[in-house]
Amino acid sequence: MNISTSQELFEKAQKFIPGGVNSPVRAFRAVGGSPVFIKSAKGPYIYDEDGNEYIELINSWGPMILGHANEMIQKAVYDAVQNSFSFGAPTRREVEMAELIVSMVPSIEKVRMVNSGTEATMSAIRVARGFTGRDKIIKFEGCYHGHGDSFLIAAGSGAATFGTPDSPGVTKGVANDTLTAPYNDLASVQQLVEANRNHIAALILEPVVGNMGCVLPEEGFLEGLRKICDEEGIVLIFDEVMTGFRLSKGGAQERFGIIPDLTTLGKIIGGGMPVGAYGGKAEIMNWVSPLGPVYQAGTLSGNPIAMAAGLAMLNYLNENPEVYSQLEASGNKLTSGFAKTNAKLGLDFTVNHIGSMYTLFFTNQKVKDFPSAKSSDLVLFGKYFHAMLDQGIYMGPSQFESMFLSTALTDAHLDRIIEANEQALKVALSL
Ligand code: KE4
Repeated sequence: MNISTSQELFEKAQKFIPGGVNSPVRAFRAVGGSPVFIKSAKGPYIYDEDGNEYIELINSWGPMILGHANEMIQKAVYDAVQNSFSFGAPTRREVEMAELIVSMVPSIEKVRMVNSGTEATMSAIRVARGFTGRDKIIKFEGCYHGHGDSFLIAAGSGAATFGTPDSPGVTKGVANDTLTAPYNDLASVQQLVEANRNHIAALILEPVVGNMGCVLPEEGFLEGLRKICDEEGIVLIFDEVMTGFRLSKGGAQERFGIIPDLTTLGKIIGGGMPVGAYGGKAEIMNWVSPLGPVYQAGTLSGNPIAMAAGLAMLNYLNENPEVYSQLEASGNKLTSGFAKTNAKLGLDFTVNHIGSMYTLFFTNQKVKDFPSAKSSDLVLFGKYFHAMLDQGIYMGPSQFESMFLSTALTDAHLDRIIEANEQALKVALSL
C-alpha cells in the first residue's frame, strides 16, 4: 500500500509538533510504522492522503457513532456558522443542550458544558472535593480519564502504551491524593476506604472500560461501589466520556441500572466537535461557580457551533432508539464472526465485547483488569494491526483501546471485517 504522502507529512510534522501528532496514540508508536494521515471520510470509510480507502473501526475514538460526514449534523453546523462562531455569552442552544442531557442521562439533574473529556473529569473531581471537603480520590489501574494530573497514575490508553503510566510532571503532592485499586476488585476498594476513612472525596471509574481495551464490570462490582460510596459519603463518578450515548442513550448507567452521583461526558456529545460535560446531583452541582464556590470556566464552553453539532447528534439518538439495537446486532455479528475464526484456526484469543465496543486481546487469559490486559502479546498485536491496515481496515493502533462501531457499517462491511480478521491472524501468526 502506497502511503508515501503520509510519510512525507509525518516527517514534516515531527519538525513542528512533538512526535508529529497532537495526541500520542496517533503516532503508531505502540504498533510501529508511520501513521496514515487522513484527508476525508464518509459513512463507514476514511481516506488517507494517498487515496487509500479504509473501513473505519475507530470513528474518532467514539464520536462518529452515526458514521462520518452525517448530512444532518453537517447541515446543523452549516446553519449555525451563518450566525458567527462564538460569543462568550449565554445562548439558546446551551439551554436546549442542558435540558436534553438532563432528560437522557439518569444521574444528571444539572450539567456544565466544557471542551473535552479531560476538562470534564478534572472539573468533576474538583467539585467532589469542594462538596465533601476531602482531598483524596480513588481511580482504577488501567482506567484513563484524560490527561489531568490526578489521573496520570496507573493510567490506561496512550499512557499505558508508553510504559510510563506515572507521567513525569505530576507532583508527589498530587500523586499522594490519588489512590489506585485493581479494576473489578471490590475488596481492594474496601481496604483503601478503611485506611483513608473520611479522606476520600470521590471514586471515579469507567463503568465499562475502553482504555485498557474493552473490559466489563463483573457481576456486583458497580453495585458494590455504589454501596461503599453511599456508606462512606464518597462521590461516585462514572466517567462516561466513552460509554455515554453509546451503550444506550442513557449510557452505561442506564444499561446497568447503577446511578452515580456525577457523570462525565465527551466524544459523542459533540457530534465530532470539541465538547465535554460534567453533571449530576443538583446538591453537588450547585457548588459550581457562579452559584457555588468551586471555580471552573471556559472561553469556548457551550460554543454555538459545537452545541449545534451536539444537539443534532443527541436529538437523533434520543428520537431513534433503534440505533442501539442496530449497534447491538452489529457488535454481536462481528464478535461471533471472530469467535468462529478463532475456532477455525484453533486459536483462543480473548474478545471482550458489549454493544458497539469490543477489543480482541492477544492473550488466552480472561481480561478483567489491567494485569490480565497486559498479558497480551503486543508484538503480535502490532503485526495484526498492520495486516488489517494493509487490507483496508482501520483499527486503533494500540492493544489497550476499544474499537467503536457506527451505524454506517452494513452487514457487507461486517463480513469484510470478519474476513480481514481471519487473513490478518494468518499473517500475524504466519499460518
Ligand atoms: P479527551 O480529553 O481526550 O476529550 O477525553 C479524555 C477521556 C476521558 N475519559 C475517557 C473514558 C476517555 O476514553 C477519554 C479519552 N479517550 C481516548 C481514547 N482512549 C482519546 C484518544 C486520544 O487520547 O487521542
